[in-house]
Amino acid sequence: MESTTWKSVIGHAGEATPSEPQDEAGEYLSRNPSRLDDVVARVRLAAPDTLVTAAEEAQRAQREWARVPAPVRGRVIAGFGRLVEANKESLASLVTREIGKPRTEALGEVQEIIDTCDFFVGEGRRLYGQTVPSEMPDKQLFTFRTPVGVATIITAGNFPVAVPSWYLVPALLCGNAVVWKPAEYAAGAARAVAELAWRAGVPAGALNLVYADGEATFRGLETALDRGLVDKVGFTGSSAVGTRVGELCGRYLQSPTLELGGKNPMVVAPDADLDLAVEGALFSGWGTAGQRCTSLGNLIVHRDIHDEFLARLDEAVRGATIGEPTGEVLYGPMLDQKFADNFERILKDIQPHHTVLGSNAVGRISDDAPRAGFRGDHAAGLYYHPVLLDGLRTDDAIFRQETFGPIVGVTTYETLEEAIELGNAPGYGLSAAIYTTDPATAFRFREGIGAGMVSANNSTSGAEAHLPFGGNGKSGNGGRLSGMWVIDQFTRWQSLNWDFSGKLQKAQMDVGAI
Ligand code: UN1
Repeated sequence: MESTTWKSVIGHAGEATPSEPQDEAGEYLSRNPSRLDDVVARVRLAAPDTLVTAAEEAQRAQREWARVPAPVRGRVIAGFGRLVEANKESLASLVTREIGKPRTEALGEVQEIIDTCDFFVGEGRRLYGQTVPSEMPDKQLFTFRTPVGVATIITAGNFPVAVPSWYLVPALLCGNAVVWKPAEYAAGAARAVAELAWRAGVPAGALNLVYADGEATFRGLETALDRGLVDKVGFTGSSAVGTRVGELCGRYLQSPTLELGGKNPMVVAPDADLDLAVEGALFSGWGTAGQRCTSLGNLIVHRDIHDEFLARLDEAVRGATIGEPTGEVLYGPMLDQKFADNFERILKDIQPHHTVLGSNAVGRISDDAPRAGFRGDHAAGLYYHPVLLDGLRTDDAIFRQETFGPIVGVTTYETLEEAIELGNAPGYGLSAAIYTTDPATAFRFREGIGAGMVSANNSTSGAEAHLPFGGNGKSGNGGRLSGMWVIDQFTRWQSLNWDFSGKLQKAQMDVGAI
């Protein structure tokens, strides 16, 4: 199997499109969001045709890759995991530098790839089918899992290495070929992951990396779907873009795997351990600057403990360390300028009936609006004050929309039914948490809440790499990543009906004769 270097990555890049920031050479510059003058990667953005060419190449390569026995493909995945492990420190440093993720979280993210590989090495020796009894004698029925074919995977940059691996690893293990379109603001991290996969023995044609902006991606994908070059689309990103992906795939009778946004609720019951709940809210609300799809959105606090809980949370948010992600901080900068711009738009939705807690200022941390205890040079990067917003109403935009920034809204409830209704109201259904010391309350919450992932006495973020990951409603179309459940996204069932009777036996007709 051929190993591939940085040159083959550029080999798939086409012309830059005018809709993305470029320098004079027509390149996209991926910048360090904590030091904007530090350019981490320069890439040329592809024209739509490049995606089509990559899909053609993937289609050719897939036929051979699918013929490699699954346990052998598993060994390639094992090698990939080992290479990631050997490069864990440098890959984590690249993630920190390119998207501003604090060091410990970046290391955790890289670990998630290793865990994913560990899980799927074993799956290479399973990928079980079934033997099924026939309704006729001298006949045997079987089922096989067959690869889907070519998967186009479009990923966000907030988890630039772990979340892509949730798709790439099972897709490749199941015998598919992949065209991977990562977020351009995480181009360097994507390239590093792809290079490790190629070095591990994934054939160049089975994993194609293409950088492209959103519009070029849609145009290229449409042509590739129309020509029958793409059999599966996987997308992690916003609900708005996911809806467009779903509509496009639907036209070609395809069901994509969509992992979309969240407005993840956390309920704090009157019997909760409040210190634990404060810790969980701080981590999932403001950690990663609120830029996880599983980040806490709405805090739903029982009326009786509202004042006490908010006083403690306000103190914790005010005391949190923010700054350079290379240090020990709760969070660093926003991922990229467009996320900073989006967060500024969200902040405009703060209403006079809201009470702003958590900071003495709202918006960008600056000389005019400094943050006590900030670590590093706030002027060099995209740093924002944390916001804790009390007095949220159900018709507020901030209650209903994903904010993807360091802001959490608070509302109150009286009965558990009311808390569940508030949790479901925004129409997302990714992750939800409840803090309570009563198991019955936790179980009732799990039953009523529409989220794909529920935590009791733990935060909304931090799913483990082998549990089904995914959401309902505006958070996705029901597909699940991770663990054995993702196999259903990248294989299709094929049956074999084997008659060894030597005569034509007709199903549904001869049973009475037996
Ligand atoms: C995402 O933000 O797209 O559960 C994924 C978590 C992480 C994954 C988040 N393991 O928070």
